Amino acid sequence: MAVPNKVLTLVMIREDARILLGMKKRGFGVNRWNGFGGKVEHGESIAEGAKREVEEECGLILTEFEEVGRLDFEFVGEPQILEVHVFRGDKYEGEPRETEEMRPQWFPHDGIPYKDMWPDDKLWIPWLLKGKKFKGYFKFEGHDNILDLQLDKVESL
Ligand code: 6U4
Repeated sequence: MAVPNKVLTLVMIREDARILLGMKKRGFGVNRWNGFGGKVEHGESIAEGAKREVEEECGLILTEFEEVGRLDFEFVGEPQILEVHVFRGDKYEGEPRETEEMRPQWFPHDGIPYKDMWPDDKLWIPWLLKGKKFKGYFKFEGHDNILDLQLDKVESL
């Protein structure tokens, strides 16, 4: 029987010169610099889920954000596909603050810590920074090894 996808959000907050990432302190992707996001809850839209997770994880309230990517992740041996909806956050209110889940930090566009991030990030974050949209599929073995991938820029999602 087909297993439904797990629908997740991932928000990269971008300014002209810098991007906000969070060091994940627990759970999936622990000890990696991540965007903000998580599971979409029943009764909320994907965009509402994205906005809620940003506030929960770093205290910022998004006022302008756009869905710019759709990435599907398969992990060998696990039946469920992670369906990740990637957003670019363009405007927000507040100041980032550390939470139980994340330690936020700004990075310059040319100083993104890719070696301490999910290995797919270096392939699509440069496109996100340039305002492009993209779709992709990654097959992972464990959390470090990409066995197969497809990744394309698209005009619309
Ligand atoms: P909770 O319920 O908070 O314990 P947790 O296991 O911490 O869940 P969650 O909800 O934070 O996971 O969601 C995982 C986050 O990781 C989402 O924002 C999507 C993101 N993510 C998953 N695979 C990724 C990958 N390969 N590359 C990437 N982000 C990924 O950049």
